[in-house]
Amino acid sequence: MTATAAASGASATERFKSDKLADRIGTPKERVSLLAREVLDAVHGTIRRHKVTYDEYNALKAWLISVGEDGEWPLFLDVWVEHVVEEVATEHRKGNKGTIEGPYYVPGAPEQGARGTVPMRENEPGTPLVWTGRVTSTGGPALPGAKIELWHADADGFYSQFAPGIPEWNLRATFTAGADGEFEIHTIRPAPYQIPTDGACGKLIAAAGWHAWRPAHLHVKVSAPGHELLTAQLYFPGDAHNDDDIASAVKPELVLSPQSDGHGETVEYGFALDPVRS
Ligand code: MBD
Ligand code: FE
Repeated sequence: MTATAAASGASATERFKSDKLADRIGTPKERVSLLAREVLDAVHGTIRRHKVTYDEYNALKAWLISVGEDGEWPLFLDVWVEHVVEEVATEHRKGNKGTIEGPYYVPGAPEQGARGTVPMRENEPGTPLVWTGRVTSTGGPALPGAKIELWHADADGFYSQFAPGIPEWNLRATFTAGADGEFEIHTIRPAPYQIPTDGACGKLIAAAGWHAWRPAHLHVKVSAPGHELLTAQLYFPGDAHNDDDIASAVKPELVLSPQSDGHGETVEYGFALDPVRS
C-alpha cells in the first residue's frame, strides 16, 4: 500500500471529528456575524481588486469541493491558518513558546515513565536521538508528574495511524516527568516532511508554484495540573525549510542544539509552563 492524500486526509478528518467536535462552543450571534462578515468582505475585496473571472470562481468552487472529498480540511486549515490562531491564543504567555498542533496528534499514546524509548519498529531507520530535559513552572519550581506527549514522523516522513503499514503507536509515546521534573527520551531523528502532493492541497501548491515542505520536527504536548497546556514542535538547526516552512510554524526558540556523539545525537531541551490565569 502506498500513502495517499485521500487516505491520510480521511484519517485526519475522522480523528478531528472524534477528538475535537465534542460540544458546541456557544459563540454569540453578534460575534458569528462579525467574523463571517469580515471574512466575506475580504473575499469580496480580493475579487474586486483582481477582477476575478467566472472561470476562476468556478475553479475555486471545484477546488473547495475537492478539499472536502479528499478529507483535507484539517490539513488545509492547520497548514495555512492555525499558526495565527496559536499566536493569538498564546501571546500572554511568559513560559515556553509553543506552535501549531497540526493534523496528526492522537491522544493516549503508550506510557513510558520518566526515561524510556518511544515505540518503534525493529531497525527503525534514522539517527538515534537522546533528549533530556526538565519541566518547570515559569516561577522556577519543578513539575514532577508533568506529562510529555511526543509524536513525530519516521525517517521517510510518515506518521503512524495516517500512513498505511506502520504499527499503531510507532513513534508516539507519553512520558511522565520524575521527582525533579526530569525526563529522558530515546527516539530517532525525524525526516523533513512533505505534505501530501496528490490531493487538493497539493493541487493548490502546484498551481501557485509553492513548495510542500515542512522542516523535520518533533511534536509535543506538555501538561501539568494548574498549568496551561503547551503544544509545541522542536526543529533541527540547518534544516533547509526552517526559514520557509509551508505551515509557518517555526520559531527560533524551538530550534534544538543537538550534539553528535558518534553513533547518534544528544540534545537538552526543557519546558517552562505558565500557571493558569486566575
Ligand atoms: C504535519 O506533520 C504537520 O506538523 C503540519 C502542521 C501539517 C502537515 C503535516
Ligand atoms: Fe508534523
